[in-house]
Amino acid sequence: MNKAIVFDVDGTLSETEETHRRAFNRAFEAAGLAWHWDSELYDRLLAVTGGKERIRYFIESFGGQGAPAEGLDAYIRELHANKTRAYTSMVASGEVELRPGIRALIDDAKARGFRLAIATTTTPANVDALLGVTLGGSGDFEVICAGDSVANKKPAPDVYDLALEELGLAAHRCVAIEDSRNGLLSAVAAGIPTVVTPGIYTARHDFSEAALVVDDLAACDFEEIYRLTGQAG
Ligand code: XBP
Ligand code: MG
Repeated sequence: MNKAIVFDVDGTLSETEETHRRAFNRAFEAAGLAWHWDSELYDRLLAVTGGKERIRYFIESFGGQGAPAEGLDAYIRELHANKTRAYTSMVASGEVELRPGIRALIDDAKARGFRLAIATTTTPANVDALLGVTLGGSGDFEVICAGDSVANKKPAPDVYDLALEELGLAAHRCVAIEDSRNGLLSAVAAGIPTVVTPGIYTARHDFSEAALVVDDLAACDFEEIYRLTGQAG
């Protein structure tokens, strides 16, 4: 069967954003910066996808005293690399787990012959760490598109367009699973019918463009998801 389910990562496969937030704060502290992103501020900063882009957004829109005037790109890259090291070690220590229903959906979809892919804004090392700890590796996913593999991050369609290209599938042969409005807009802009499973940071987002909103994937009839593929239109 030539159909695929394309999964987002953060907030979808797993509720990882609190771990990301704490990893950012660890990197800031290690750099001697007096920056601390609490949950309320992080909720606002999540409007911008991509950790490097989010740090720049914080500096430009929320003050960010202590960042150098010269060489800011390189500074942000190094700060973010340290954050990624902190995040991947927190994930490797077992801090995060798959959201309820995700493992069952992966196993059931595979059993029915669906191809599986990932389209995420997060850094590839973060995906490897999460899949390694929760699924024993990335073997379930034929295609993994992540982070800087595309020029424009979500809500731009680039990462989903890349996943479709690497799968060699038309958008209507697929269904995307997302948690946020940025992710929904990205998948829909790529023409992919999208199921949203709202998470802790995205429960109040506008999901008008979603083909289906599932509050509890563990209680969902997966057929409602599968039947969204192959509906040309
Ligand atoms: C979520 C993001 C990422 C993470 C942080 O990605 O926008 O930026 O918040 O990870 P998605 P990085 O929902 O598309 O999985 O710091 O590695 O960007
Ligand atoms: Mg997400």
